[in-house]
Amino acid sequence: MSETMKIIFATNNQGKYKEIKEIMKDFGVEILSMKEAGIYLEPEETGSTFLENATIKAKAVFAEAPADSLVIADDSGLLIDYLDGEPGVDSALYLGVNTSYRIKNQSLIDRLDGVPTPKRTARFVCVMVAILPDGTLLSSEGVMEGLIGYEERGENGFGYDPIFYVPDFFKHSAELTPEEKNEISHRGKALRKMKEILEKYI
Ligand code: ITT
Repeated sequence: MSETMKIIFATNNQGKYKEIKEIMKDFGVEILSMKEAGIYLEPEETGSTFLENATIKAKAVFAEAPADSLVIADDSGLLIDYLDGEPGVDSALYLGVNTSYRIKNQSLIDRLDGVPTPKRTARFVCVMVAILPDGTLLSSEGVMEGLIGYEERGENGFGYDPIFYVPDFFKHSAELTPEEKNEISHRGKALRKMKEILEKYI
């Protein structure tokens, strides 16, 4: 990718943006948050899939961005098999957007009370949508498989990381270092795939 290319990342979630910046630090491009680009928007996520919602966010920011900008948005969430995929696309809205993750996480643990380990399977999914300066839309996806733990553990990450157990590391996601998480996470995988796709275009 060109060293002068500027990318605006369409998110209001600081935890997400911190990870994105870290993952992209070796990409050789300048990345701006919406705030750094002077764009203040909270697009309503009315879609029923990650792809639809990522597209809504990317398009809303693209409409406000300078003409030569490349915009990327991520829509992501936690899918728990025992709860038929909940909280899923509505992960940020689960129990209300202003409810603390301590409460959201405890609620999910309580709903899995008595469920044995093999049935606690879950995954984080991330869909990235990029819009090139000429309006071309591109997308990529990343998944991180794991299990819902029996208690919250760890202080790193954000959101549902404290209850998400990552078998390969014998740790909860919030116990992983930022480098470990970015290496294996849904977001890291989706963004590295997006980089490969973008390299064919720019
Ligand atoms: P933006 O739309 O502004 O990007 P958001 O938090 O609303 O911020 P999403 O609609 O994509 O973003 O919702 C993602 C939610 O899924 C997020 O708020 C967390 O609850 C959860 N989530 C996604 N990735 C996660 C991760 O890596 N670790 C923990 N929780 C995650």
